[in-house]
This record gives sequence, C-alpha cells and structure tokens, in this order.
Amino acid sequence: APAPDKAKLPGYVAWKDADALIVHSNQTIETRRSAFGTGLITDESALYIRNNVNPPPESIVADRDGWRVEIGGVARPGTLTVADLKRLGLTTVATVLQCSGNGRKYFQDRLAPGQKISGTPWTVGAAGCVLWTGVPLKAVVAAMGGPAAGAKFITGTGGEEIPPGLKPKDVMVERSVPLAALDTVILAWALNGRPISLAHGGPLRMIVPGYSGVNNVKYVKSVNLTEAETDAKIQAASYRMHGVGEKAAPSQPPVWEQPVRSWITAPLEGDRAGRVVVAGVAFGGVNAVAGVEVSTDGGATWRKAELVGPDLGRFAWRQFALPADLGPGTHVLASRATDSAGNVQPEEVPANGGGYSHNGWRGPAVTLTLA
Ligand code: MSS
Repeated sequence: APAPDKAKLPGYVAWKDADALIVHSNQTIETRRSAFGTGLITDESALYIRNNVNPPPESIVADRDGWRVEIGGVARPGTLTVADLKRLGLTTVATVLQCSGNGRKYFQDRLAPGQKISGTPWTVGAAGCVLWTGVPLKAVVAAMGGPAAGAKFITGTGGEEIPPGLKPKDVMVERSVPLAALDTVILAWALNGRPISLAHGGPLRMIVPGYSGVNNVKYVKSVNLTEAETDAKIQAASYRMHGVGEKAAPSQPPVWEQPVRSWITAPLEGDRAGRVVVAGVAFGGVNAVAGVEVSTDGGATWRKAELVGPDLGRFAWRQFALPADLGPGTHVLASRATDSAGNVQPEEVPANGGGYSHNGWRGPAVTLTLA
C-alpha cells in the first residue's frame, strides 16, 4: 500500500514509520490496524501519538540523567534528578498505553441527529502495548519518608512551557489519580528498553498501569501526593464521563481505569479465503484478561479463542487466536473479551460527551471480503 502520510509526519516524529501510521493532526497520530501485525509489543516507531499541547524542545532530552523532578506531599519533599531515581530502584512493566478517546469514531458514527462529539475520530489505533522501565514511585516516596498525612491522590505535572498570555491551569497537563495506584505507578526513563523519545515523554514519564493515556504524564516535572484532585482544566473540565452535549464538571467520574477491550488484527481486507487464523489483542485495564470469544458471522455465534503468547502481566494485552475456515465472500469478524473481574465487552456502549472509554465490540468489528 502507498504511504500517503509520509510527507505529513510532523518533525518531532519524522523518525517514525509513516507506513504504520494515520496522521489525523500534528498532535494526533494513529497506528494502522494492519501495523499491529501479529506481534505482541508495539514498536516505538509505530506507537500512536497524542499531545494536548506542543511538546517541549528536543533539548530536554540532551541530558536525560540531569532532568529534575520535584517530589511533594511526602514527609521530606525535595527535587531529584533522573540519576538520583536510578539509584532508588528498578522495575519493568508492560502496559497498554491507550488514549481515553480510542474508538471515539464508533460513538461518532451512530449519534442521533443534532448530537455531536468532538475530538479525533480514532478507531482502534490510539493504543499500543509497550514495556516501561523505571523506578517504582513507592520506592521514591519511601526514600522521602512516606506520604504526608491526608494524601489521597498522586498528581503528576508535565514539563511543557506555558505559552505567554495563557493561564497555566488552562494549559498544563496535570493529572491526579487515586493514591491506591501508588502500588503500581512508576517513573519511567525507558520504553521497550531504550531511552524514551521526546515524543513519548522522555526524559521521564509517570506511568499509571491500567489507566488510560492521559494519566500517563510525559516529561513529568513534579509528582505530588495531594489531598485533592488538581483543578487544572485537563482534570476538572475534561476527560470526565458526561452526557453528550453536557459540559464536563468535577462531579462526574474522571477517565481513570480502562475498561476491558479487544480488537482483531488479522485477517484484514486483502487477505485470501480459506483456512485463516483470526487473531487480535485483548486487555482489561487493571484486570487481567480471562478469555476472548470470536465471531465470524457478525456476532450471531461465538467461539472461544485461545490466549496465546507470553503473559506479560495484567496491564499488558494478551494475544488471542482462533483458526477458522472463511470461504470467498464478505465476513464480519468480531471479538469480545472478558476480564478477571467478570466484565464482558458489551455490543454497544451509550455515548458520552467526550467520546471516552469506548469498549463495545460492534464498532471495531472487521468487515472484509475474501477472494
Ligand atoms: N503528557 C503531557 N505532558 N502532555 C500531553 O499532552 N497527553 C496525554 C498523555 N500524557 C499528554 C501527556 C494523552 S491524552 C495521551 S492519550 C498520552 O499522553 C499519549 O501518549 P503517547 O506517548 O502515545 O503520545 Mo488521550 O487520553
């Protein structure tokens, strides 16, 4: 297939694989479904991009070990460099990094007349499964005397410059997650074993395993254990579950843990009829995947697929596979995952105003004609 988007890759991601990507805008770049292939880990060159604000200059990754992060809301607050963090602990965790709006297109496609959900029409590609290496936040907090009394949230702040004339709270990428996540949050300096690119949040990123993309703050410059959620706009007035046409407000649930989801990655349009292996990926947010069913008749009947490949832990995705005989003609392939808590993907999900956390199985089903 041609690579119509090659010329359109913005400069800061010019090193990426243009053939693997769909450029929606400079700040929203989706992985093609075909680019997931049959691999387990998403290569950084094919990993989707979402920036809410322009990234900081490339110069911030020139001296990675010198990057400073302020730690507050602990008994002994202070500022540590990445070099300091590297002396406090080490872990690697596989997580599904997924934009809260992944699958938004499936909401947008079936809105009632007069309804509108704005935002990037992502299909399945605002997601990837990657390995993060860094220090457990818990070890950092322990080294600083433990959480201060009253701490209820972990609040991470991104290192973007606030453009002159704008109110910091309106622009800053500052996200709060419940303190319970302290058991699993890491401050990561490597992605798939290499220093994290600027585009994906280097030199240092706060990773909240199982939580949707926005909570994984790039170029993190401060981490505070706070009594309340931040009142930054990106937390208080965005990324919340509100009705279509309603405004986001702090009373609505924030977009935090990802719901169980799956999608098919093979076969795709252009493949041949006959014996095929229907394959894809499934994940359960903070829960492990318990099972996946596959339908080759648009959801009329379902068969249990096999979970294949290594299990990289409950925050990673699992690959599934089901051999099937598909004759020439049009087929509708769907997948439906169940997580360890018994949550099953519904056929459709009611729309929400931000188009977040889509996990219906009908939208991402694959219609293909095999010859
Ligand atoms: N961080 C920062 N600092 N900034 C920005 O903008 N964004 C978000 C996250 N983080 C940001 C941050 C989002 S929103 C998302 S998805 C993610 O990130 C993405 O990632 P990548 O790496 O892929 O680009 Mo939605 O929910």
